[in-house]
Amino acid sequence: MRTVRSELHRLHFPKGELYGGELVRPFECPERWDYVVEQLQARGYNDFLDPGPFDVELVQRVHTPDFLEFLATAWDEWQKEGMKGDAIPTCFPARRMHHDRRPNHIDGKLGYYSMAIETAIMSGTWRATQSAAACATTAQKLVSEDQVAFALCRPPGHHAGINMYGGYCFVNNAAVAAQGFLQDGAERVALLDVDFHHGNGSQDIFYRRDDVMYLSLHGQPEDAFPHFLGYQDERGADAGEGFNVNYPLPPGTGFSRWFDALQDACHKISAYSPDALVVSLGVDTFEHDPISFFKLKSDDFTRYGEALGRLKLPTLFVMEGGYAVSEIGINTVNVLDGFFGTFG
Ligand code: Q9C
Ligand code: ZN
Repeated sequence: MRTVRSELHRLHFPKGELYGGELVRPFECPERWDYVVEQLQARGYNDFLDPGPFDVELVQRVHTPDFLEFLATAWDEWQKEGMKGDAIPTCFPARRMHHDRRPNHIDGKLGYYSMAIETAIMSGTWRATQSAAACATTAQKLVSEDQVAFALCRPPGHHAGINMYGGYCFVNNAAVAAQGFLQDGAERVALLDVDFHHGNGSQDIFYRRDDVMYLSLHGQPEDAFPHFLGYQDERGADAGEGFNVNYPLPPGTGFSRWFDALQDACHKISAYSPDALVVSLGVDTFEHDPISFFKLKSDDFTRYGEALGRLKLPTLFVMEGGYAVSEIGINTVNVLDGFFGTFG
């Protein structure tokens, strides 16, 4: 298995995240990437590759051009206003305000395009974001040769919607990969999201489509970020009706309950008979994750990797969350080891 990763992720390291009423060092930090690389190497996954170019045309099939233009220029606009810190939104179109008229001022644009304020934009954010999306695309293309590949994306992507960023995400790497499979001839793609958080962005992008089935296991919105999407009764719309599957789970959920949901998701994936599987691989389901509330142990990641391997589908793993930084590599590579244990 080859891993596509880019050192350019290091260009994104905002100083602060507003958390608990304080600006703290962001949970989504560059060392996360280093710990994953270290574990890959320690367990013999030594085949690393740099990504090819950022494919604008492909990315525009999942995000709007105006949103991508905003991401590319937000930092410059922020600086022109003489702002000293990173770009953070402070003002939103709440209920009965205009959410469809985009302001000109950067303060207005930040609120218009964001879903949360923990995600700061800095000088290198756009270049890092482009490198992560390029990792997803390059790894997606490897799947046709090798059956399996890993896109070690940073920043992550699954909270980024059609024209919305937040939750540490700017461009939806997994959605770009799913779209890439379709462009390359796949008829159906399953996107399975095992990150602790609901992938509201992935759901948004594919909600009215039947060519990508989105399935997510996550902390229930009553208790967990992103709070405003991810209920079980969100089943898709129009052509996409029945092709969006949510498994919201309560605080304290341990492996046995989580795995029941995963097995149900695996049955639905098999019945859909996709040409490829994209796994949004967040390991923030871990018992010691600092911002999440599931109770998976490190060995449980191996167990569920085995279940994913039994699907016997061409599979792309795309890195999402995981904030117990020193264990992120162990848990991530446990999934891969489990996968290859049954995939062959
Ligand atoms: N009090 C990903 O895992 N903050 N994003 C939650 C909880 C945002 C997570 C605040 C968490 C975003 C890719
Ligand atoms: Zn997450």
